[in-house]
Amino acid sequence: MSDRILNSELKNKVMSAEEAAKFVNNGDNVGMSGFTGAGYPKALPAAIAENAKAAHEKGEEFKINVFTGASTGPETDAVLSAAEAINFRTPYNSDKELRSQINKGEAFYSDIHLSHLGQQVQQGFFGDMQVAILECVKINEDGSLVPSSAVGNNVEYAAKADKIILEVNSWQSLDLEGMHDIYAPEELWDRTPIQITKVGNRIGDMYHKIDVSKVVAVVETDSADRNSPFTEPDDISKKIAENFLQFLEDEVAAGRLTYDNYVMQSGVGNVPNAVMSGLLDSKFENITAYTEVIQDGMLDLIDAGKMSMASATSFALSPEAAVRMNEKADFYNKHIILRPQATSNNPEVIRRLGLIATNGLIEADIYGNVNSTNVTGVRVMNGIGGSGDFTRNAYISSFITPSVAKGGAISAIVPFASHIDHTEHDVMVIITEYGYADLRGLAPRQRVEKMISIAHPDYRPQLEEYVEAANKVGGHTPHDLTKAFDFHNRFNETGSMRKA
Ligand code: 0RQ
Repeated sequence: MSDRILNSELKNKVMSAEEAAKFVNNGDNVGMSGFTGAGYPKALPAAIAENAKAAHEKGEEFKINVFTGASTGPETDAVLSAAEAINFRTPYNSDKELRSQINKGEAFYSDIHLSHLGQQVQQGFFGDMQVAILECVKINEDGSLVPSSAVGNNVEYAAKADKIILEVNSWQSLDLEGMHDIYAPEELWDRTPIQITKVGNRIGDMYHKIDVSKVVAVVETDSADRNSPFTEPDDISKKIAENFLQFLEDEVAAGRLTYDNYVMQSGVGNVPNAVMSGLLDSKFENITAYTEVIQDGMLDLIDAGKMSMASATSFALSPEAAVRMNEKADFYNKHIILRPQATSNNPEVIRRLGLIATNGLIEADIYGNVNSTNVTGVRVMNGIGGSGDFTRNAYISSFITPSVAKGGAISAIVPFASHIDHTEHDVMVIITEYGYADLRGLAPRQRVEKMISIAHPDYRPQLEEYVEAANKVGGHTPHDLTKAFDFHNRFNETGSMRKA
C-alpha cells in the first residue's frame, strides 16, 4: 500500500475502483475534483462507466449528474460520456463526445460562472449530493488531505456529499504539499470580507480537512493529468501578443499602469501562452497573476524572475511543463498558491486587486458584446468558465482573438453577437492581429469604427454595409433586426460568412 495514506482508519478503506464504484448509483449527484485537465479522478469514472454499460445492457437506466471544478480529462468526461452515463453536467466541459451529446440534447448542461457553483451546491440548488470523488496527493495522519493539482470545488463537495471516495494519486508530486491555501467563507448570512489584498496572501489552511467518517473508500492510482501540449505560437498568435503588449505599453504611457504593478488574469490556450512569451522580453517586472489556471507561460515567467507570485485554482500544463512542475514543485511552492475556485475567482477579491483580465472569445459584435460559448448562437463550445467572474470585475477587461476562424469562413467580428456572455457594459478592450479596439469611454455608435478596424479586411466592407442599414433604423444601439444575423445565416446556408 502507498505510504501516502497515513490515517489508520482510512488505510482500512483502501479498495479497488470497481469495489468503490458500487457506492455510486443511478441518478446520483456526484461532485468530483478536477479543473482544466488537472486533479480529476482517474480510476472511479471508468469503473462507474462499466457499471452503467452493464446496466444499459440489461435494459436498466444508469446515468449520473456530474459536478466538477471545470473541464476534466479523458479518464473522466470521455469515459463517462462514451458509456452514455451522464445525464446532467456542470459547470464547464471541453470533452468532444460530451459536447456532441449536449448539442444533440442527449445530455443536459448548465453553463455556470465558476465562482458560483460551490455555493449553489451547498445551498441545495441541485438537491442533495450523494457522493464526492476527490483526487489528493496524500492523506495525513489526522485524515486531512494534501489536495492535488487542482482544488476546484472540493471543499463544498466534501461538505455537501453524504459519502466521500478518495483517489490517492502517487503520480502527483509530494512537494505540492504547502502550495494550497484552503479557505471556506463563513456561512451565509454572516460573511466577513475575504482578507486577500495582495496576490500572495494566504488566508486558509495548507490541508483540506474533511469529515473522515464520511469516507467510504480510498483508491490508489498512479496516473498523469491530461496535460495537453501547446503548439508553437504561429504568426497570428505572435501578432496578437504584440498588439496586447502594445496595449499594455499604452496604458503605462497614459499613466494607468506601471511596469511593476501588472496583475494578470489569463484564459487558457495558445494565444494567451503567446502573450506570456511576449512578456518575457518586455519591460514588465514583478508581474503577479490572480487567475484560475497556471499554464506553461507562467512557469516560464516565474523561472525568468519576471513573475513573483501566481494565485490560481489549478494547473493547465503541457506534458513537458508538468514534468518540470513535478521536478521543481519545491521551488514553485514559493511562487504559486492554489485556492478553492470560490476564492481564486471571487469577484470581491478580483475587484480589489485591480487586475487586467484577458480571455478568448468566439465572436464580438460591433458594439462590444461578446459571445464566448455558443457557435452561431446554438451549439455550445466549452462554456463561460471563469471568464465572467473576471470580465465583470476586472480593472480592465480584455479579449484576445484571431479575426477569423475556420480558415476565414467565420468572422470573429459580427454585426450582432448570436449569444451574449459578456455585455457591452463589461467589455473594454478587444484585440486581434489587426490591432486593439479600446471601447472604454465610448458610446455604442462611437465603438463601431474601432471594432471594424480590428476585423479581417475581407469582412470590413460587409460590416460597413450592415452599419449603414442599421443606422437607417437608428436608435441608441442601431440595429436592423432583419439583417442582424445575416453573417450567421449565410454561414449556416453556405459554410461561410463571406458574401459570394
Ligand atoms: O476550433 O480547434 O476545432 O478549429 O474554437 O479556438 O482560436 O484556438 O482559441 O483556444 O482561445 O478558444 C472561446 C473557445 C476560444 C475559448 C474559446 C473555434 C476554433 C477552434 C478554439 P478547432 P482558438 P481558444 C479561462 C476563461 C470560454 C471560457 C473562458 C473558451 C476552437 O477561449 O472556451 O474564457 N472560452 N474561460 O476554430 C466557430 C467561431 C469560433 C470558433 C473559435 N466564431 N465559430 N468556431 N472557434 N471561434 C479558462 C477557464 O475557464 C478554464
